[in-house]
Amino acid sequence: GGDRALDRDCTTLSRHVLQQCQSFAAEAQDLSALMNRIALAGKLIARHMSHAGLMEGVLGFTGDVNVQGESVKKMDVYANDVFIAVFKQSGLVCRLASEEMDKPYYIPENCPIGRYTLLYDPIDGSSNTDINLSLGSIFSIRRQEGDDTDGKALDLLTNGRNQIAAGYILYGPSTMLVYTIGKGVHSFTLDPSLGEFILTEENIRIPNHGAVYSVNEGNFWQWEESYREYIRYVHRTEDYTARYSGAMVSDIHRVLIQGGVFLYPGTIQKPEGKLRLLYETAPLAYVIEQAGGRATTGLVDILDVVPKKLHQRTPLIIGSREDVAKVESFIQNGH
Ligand code: P6P
Repeated sequence: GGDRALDRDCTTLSRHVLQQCQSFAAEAQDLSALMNRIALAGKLIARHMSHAGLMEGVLGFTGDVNVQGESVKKMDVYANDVFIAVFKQSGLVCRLASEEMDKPYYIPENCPIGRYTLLYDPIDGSSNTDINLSLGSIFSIRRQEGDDTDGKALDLLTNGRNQIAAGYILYGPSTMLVYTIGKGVHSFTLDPSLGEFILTEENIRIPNHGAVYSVNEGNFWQWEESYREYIRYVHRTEDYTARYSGAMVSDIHRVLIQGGVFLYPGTIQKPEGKLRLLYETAPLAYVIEQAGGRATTGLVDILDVVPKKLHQRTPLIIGSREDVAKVESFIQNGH
């Protein structure tokens, strides 16, 4: 009836987080406020993106090259600044670590009061910005242990089971926010007319098997033989079809909903692969594991990897249990 529709419209993200915590203790309030800030960042980025083709200064490159040696897109910089601006006002976060910044950004006003750290990839898949295809932001929230007075953020160099919240924002035909605080995975859709993320699906469960494998086969000859054997296998069987968008938030969201597997393997030259652990593979692994799926480097679970440095990379095989196991069977049998 009408009241159900009204109740759904009132299930905003901040309310849902409090429901999840089943408490109004300080940390529950903090998490609700933190997720609200993530939602605000998502709204600001989505709004900017929707104007990309309509105003100057949104599309294209800044002309700089970032610490990864990649040319910086204006959208990357804008989105990175949005997260800093939004969390400056939060009073909760003291430190932000991002793909776009060589060192963490410390918010002086909040430190040492802010006891949380935000780790994020402000725009993942930015090569899709100028061609109006889907993009994502990835976020991970950790407690800050100690005061990090030397600015080395060594307390961040622990495994992904220390995340207290993680998720992503998918800027697609609609803008969706998917998150977990360790009590399942839940998705919200932005209602621009309300300016609110409204609950779409609660306790999402990833299918145990799906028909999609998602990988950039252009790297085929850079992979170890075991990956090439896996690709020959999926080519032969009728069980799999290929989907790859160039933005892993979209590809992994498809895997979360429909099942299947996303891979970004290491290569012989770069065995660690391209993706970053702390703000890409670990938060995505937390979400997919919470939905009943798996995420591994091929040898160890992503959530058990202890990084030696902030921008550490890991290979990634993530998705449905059966499909991840299939990839592992090729790697572990050393085909
Ligand atoms: P390649 C985007 O830069 C990204 O980090 C992921 O979103 C995406 O899946 C991958 O890299 C694309 O990389 O090497 O396949 O072009």
